Amino acid sequence: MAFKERVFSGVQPTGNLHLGNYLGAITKFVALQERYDCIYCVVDLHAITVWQDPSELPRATREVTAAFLACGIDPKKQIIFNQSQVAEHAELAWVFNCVSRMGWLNRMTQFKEKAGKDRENASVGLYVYPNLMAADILVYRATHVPVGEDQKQHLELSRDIAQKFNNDFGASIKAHGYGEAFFPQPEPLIQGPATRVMSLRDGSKKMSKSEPSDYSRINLTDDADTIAQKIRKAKTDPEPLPGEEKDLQPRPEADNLVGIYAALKGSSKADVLREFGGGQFSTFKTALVDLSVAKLGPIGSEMKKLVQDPVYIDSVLADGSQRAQALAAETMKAVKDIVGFVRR
Ligand code: AQP
Repeated sequence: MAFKERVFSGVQPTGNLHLGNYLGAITKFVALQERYDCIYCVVDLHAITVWQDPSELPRATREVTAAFLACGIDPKKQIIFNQSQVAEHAELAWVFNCVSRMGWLNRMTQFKEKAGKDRENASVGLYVYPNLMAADILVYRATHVPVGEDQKQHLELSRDIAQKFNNDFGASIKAHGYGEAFFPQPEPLIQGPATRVMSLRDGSKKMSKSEPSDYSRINLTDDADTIAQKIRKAKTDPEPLPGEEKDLQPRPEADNLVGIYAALKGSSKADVLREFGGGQFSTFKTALVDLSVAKLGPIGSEMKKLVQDPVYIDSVLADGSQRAQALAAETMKAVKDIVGFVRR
């Protein structure tokens, strides 16, 4: 069966939106709206899989919404909303909890990293997080999912869940007139030179919201001086930049900065090395500061302006939630029939 092409993706309101979220995900969201119907979600149900201060969460939710708007997502043409306003996400996640296998979840590296050594004390929500993510995508029967490299494994699990649901309920899907498959196999869109932006302090670690050192990341709301200071202090090695991309491989910090520059410029690492190869890091870093400030400065200012108007932000979320729910409710009706639940 051919599925209507639709994009879905989400960002957690866990504070400190950073350059990795921007380059790995949000810039892709903006570009895709030219070609597809898109649904972009502030995934607050995911956020509470680790403790969130209830007095902070609304601010963080509005800040992610402001980032979507400031980066150029059109809330009239596309859907922007927060997950907890559409109960069907949690409802489908329960069905998927019963489709997904313990063995599949046990392989998820993000759970292992986030739960750390004290696994017994991690929330059950953190463990079943990938099942909820599958529900987020499939409740809209979305076909394309732009994400950073770190979400690749979860996307594969979403595909496995879709496949198993289609197989397990194959006869019922057919009997209800949905053909051979009810859910599509959502395709990850992970492209470009910055699908995994690394910490500015340690090229082996992903740039992350929860890293304690603020110098490890560039936040979208950082001012020009802070951006400049963080880039100047970013870890590098003593060698000049290489002329060829393959020579970046054993040099993770250099590779990271070149990838960031290429992604911000909309070019490739090879192009960046053609321009800066053989030169000193200090020259390259000055150019990177200028480019970062030029690209991120206006976004940060617009975000700061938008968060001053929570009434407007909340109206965007309310309108998006209503439109999202209309789509999700259709899917849930069908899922209930397929699974065999008696409904009104
Ligand atoms: N460092 C990164 N490079 C490229 N893409 C990234 N993403 C996150 N970090 C990077 C992508 O941003 C989108 C939203 O991520 P999220 O809010 O769901 O959080 P996360 O993936 O758990 O990563 P964070 O921001 O580092 O949060 P914490 O510290 O809480 O784990 C996703 O598409 C993600 O791939």
